[in-house]
Amino acid sequence: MALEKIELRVLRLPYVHYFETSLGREKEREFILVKVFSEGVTGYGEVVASRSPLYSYETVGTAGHVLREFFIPLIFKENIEEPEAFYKAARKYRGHPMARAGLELALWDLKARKMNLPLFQLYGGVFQKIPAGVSVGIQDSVAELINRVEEFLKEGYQRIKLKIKPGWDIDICREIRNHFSEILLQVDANGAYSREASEKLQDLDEFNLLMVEQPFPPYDLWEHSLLQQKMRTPLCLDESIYDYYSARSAVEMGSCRVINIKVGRVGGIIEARRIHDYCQEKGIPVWCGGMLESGIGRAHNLHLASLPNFKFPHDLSASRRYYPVDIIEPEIVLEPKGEIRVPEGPGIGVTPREKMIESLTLHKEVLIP
Ligand code: OSB
Ligand code: MG
Repeated sequence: MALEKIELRVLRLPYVHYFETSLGREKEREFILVKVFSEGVTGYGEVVASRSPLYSYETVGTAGHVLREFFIPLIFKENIEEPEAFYKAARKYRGHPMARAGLELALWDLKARKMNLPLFQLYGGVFQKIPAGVSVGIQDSVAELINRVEEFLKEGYQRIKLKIKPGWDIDICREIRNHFSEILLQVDANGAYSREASEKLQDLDEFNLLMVEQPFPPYDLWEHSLLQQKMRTPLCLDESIYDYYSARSAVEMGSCRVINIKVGRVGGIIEARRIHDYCQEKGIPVWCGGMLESGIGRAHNLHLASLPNFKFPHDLSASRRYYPVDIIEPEIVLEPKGEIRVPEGPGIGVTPREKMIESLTLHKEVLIP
């Protein structure tokens, strides 16, 4: 079968609370929602690129461009409907993983909905509930940070991830550890440090952290390997892992002992699974990162996190941690033990709220063969 049309929408959703990392502070998210249509069924995907090229070089603008000019015409020209066929055909184009992932995700949702199966069953997921963590941004004061962490722990989140940057790192970890001595704790620098900080970063070993995520810039696997040799705490790579090959290089070089998988960053489910399977074979645990997705992207993440080598609590939190109202029904909720249930309905297993999506749309275009 072939697709009848593809719809791209740019949506804007304000956060419940600003989110600050070493890259900057954001109050709302702009992203592309992808809808694919075939035989009365609609599949949904989310492109996680944001308005500005901060976390990665991709933006809402570049993703719209490559989808419109290259990936979507390729699908229509080759009569593609299956995600596997799209993955193969689109390999001739380099880069733009978030754009290609958004489209691949929509094809996965479509395929699972047509088969009347929950998505995770289609690609080998095994967990029905996944452990939830929360990523806590840089705050205006230490007191505010402590308050926020305390609230999230009360809600039941199993682990806390603190965003760090030069000047908001060692002392912050000490404060949090003094207040919460037993919790599962990790930190994420989003590449904010340079080689000169290497000695200081080793002091993070004293806080019994689960891992230290992405201390150095994305393309510097070498510096990460030098630091990992000197630290007891596992390093985890996020931005440095953009496909199977970068994952393999990082593991073989000893640049990390854990990998954060984000489906957008690596270009889709199939590439994410290649990384997952390789890591499983090498004894490297992975976990599912987040990009503050809407309920549609987060539902996809829940299915992905049900694969067997996902071994830590994830950056997967309830809808209300991110947005006043989510664009799906039912919303994603945290269960008492700090877990989130993988939706069991067909496809991603949640229903997009079309009226709300319409009201949040900044721009819409429909592409046809
Ligand atoms: O580095 O993991 C990151 C959000 C935007 C960009 C980068 C990152 C993050 C998060 C949020 O940490 C995790 C979430 O979606 O809960
Ligand atoms: Mg990260």
